[in-house]
Amino acid sequence: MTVQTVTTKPIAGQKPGTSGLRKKTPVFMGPHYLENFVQSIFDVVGAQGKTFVLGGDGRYFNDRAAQVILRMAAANGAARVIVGQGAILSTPAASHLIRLNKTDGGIIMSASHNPGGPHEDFGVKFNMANGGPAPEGVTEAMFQRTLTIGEYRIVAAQDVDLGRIGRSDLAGMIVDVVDPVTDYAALMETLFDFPAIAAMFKGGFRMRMDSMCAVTGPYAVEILEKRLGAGKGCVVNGTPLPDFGGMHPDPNPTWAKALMDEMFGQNAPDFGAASDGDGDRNMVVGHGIYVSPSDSLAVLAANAHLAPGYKAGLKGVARSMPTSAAADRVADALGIGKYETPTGWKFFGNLLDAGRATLCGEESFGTGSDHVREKDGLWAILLWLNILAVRKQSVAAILAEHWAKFGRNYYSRHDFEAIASDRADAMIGGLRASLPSLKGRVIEGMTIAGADDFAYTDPVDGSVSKAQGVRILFEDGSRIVLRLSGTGTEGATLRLYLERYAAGPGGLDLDPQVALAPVIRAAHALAGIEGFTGRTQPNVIT
Ligand code: VG1
Ligand code: CO
Repeated sequence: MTVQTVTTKPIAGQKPGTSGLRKKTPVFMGPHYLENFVQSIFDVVGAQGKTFVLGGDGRYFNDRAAQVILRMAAANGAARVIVGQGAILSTPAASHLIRLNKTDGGIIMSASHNPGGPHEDFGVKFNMANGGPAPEGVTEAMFQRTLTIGEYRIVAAQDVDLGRIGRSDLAGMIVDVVDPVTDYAALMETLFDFPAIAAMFKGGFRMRMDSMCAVTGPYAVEILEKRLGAGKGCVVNGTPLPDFGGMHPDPNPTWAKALMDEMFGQNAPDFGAASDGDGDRNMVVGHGIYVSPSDSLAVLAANAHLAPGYKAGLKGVARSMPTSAAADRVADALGIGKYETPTGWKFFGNLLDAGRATLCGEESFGTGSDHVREKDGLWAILLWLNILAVRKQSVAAILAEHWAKFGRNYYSRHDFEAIASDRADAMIGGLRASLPSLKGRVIEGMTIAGADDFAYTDPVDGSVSKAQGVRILFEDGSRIVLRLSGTGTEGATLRLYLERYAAGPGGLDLDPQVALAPVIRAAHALAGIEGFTGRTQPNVIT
């Protein structure tokens, strides 16, 4: 075998963010860029004699990057790599394969909900042997390695045929090409009552699934259309395309507008859902009603026991800090543990591994459980379907009952995209400096009860993560959170999270933007968003 050792130099800025390393595709395709980062991964986790999983969301450069990574894995002494056919694997399916095959981890090629294409985004992330995203200590070590790297190893070989399922040899390393869907679909059958859901479809229940030309298409067709009998055509945009058909594969009301229009239109189906680029996010919509992700987590937590995989009940529920407290109310009612973590799925891993949490969720359309170590879009959609099949009520009725019982946490996220990084940093810096003086101040008739910059101590391993987002809490339970995105590739994105609690009865069916109006005004006044960024309105409201 011909291992080449290539001399290279560090490339600035290879620092993984909230969810792996994400850059513009041309940057990733630049000389040594992908290779430097992949070698840094192998240098940190070790490759000799190990087995890895490899796959991606099918975006532009996915196929060629896979060939490079395979040649580098072989050159670094890996024993075996399990690859999804066509180099395709959704993020949750990759997490499952890592666990199922007891491998040493996996490399996932994805920039998730960021657009794909020759001029859009690409990304690489490493998941550990537990199936979950590498924790901060590991990604930081990878980043440090990129700063000192001097060479990488790659074998000179032809491309592996990733189109054909089966085993082949690459310079002494086993390459197993597997169907991306089979094992994942089998896992879903163990968790949910497929016969009950199939019977619901047989009884006339109608669903629309928008896969947004991203990775969930083949999974959704197999599971929803074929196994559950949702009917041909239930899944739209079901073929993964390198540029996602020019769409922005982010399942929210802005980017999944066609689905929203259909669900709010005449003759709407009973249930609508969408998923993102790599299949870990989900949006669910009922006939004429949008389910906010924070509410979705709370409803799933309250009803999970209706699905066979969760009939013994939940051990605990974890949510990211900016996610609304709706799930906390359910945890309190169930008498189970509740956890508040920083943004990013990697923070849930320890809680899931330690058996402290069963369900986890983020306000950014991510929900999942201990069945894998990633958020899982189709899993959430199937759990909703299972609940609908058992309760035999509409989505609207289930939400109304939920709010009547627990009260409603009105919630919204406002994103201000592509703002100048220095202005964004100045704004957050100013806000941080003002935090100690905010307590007791009255604004928009609400009294500030306290303000801080969220710090998290992992209850399992004691690791501390600081500066995870500014929180301003009001005496009436309202809350403002501000943080800068760690997944963008252009300028800075400010995320402003807004929450207000209504106990009911009455006042439970307002438009969230109306219910939150005073909180929104208070946020703009306290942070000086317009002064720093020149912006009065967000680009995306979810
Ligand atoms: C965003 C979301 C966060 C999510 C992350 C990765 O991060 O807010 O909740 O975990 O994307 O999701 P940020 O730093 O841009 O706010 V995905 O679907 O990329 O794996
Ligand atoms: Co994603």
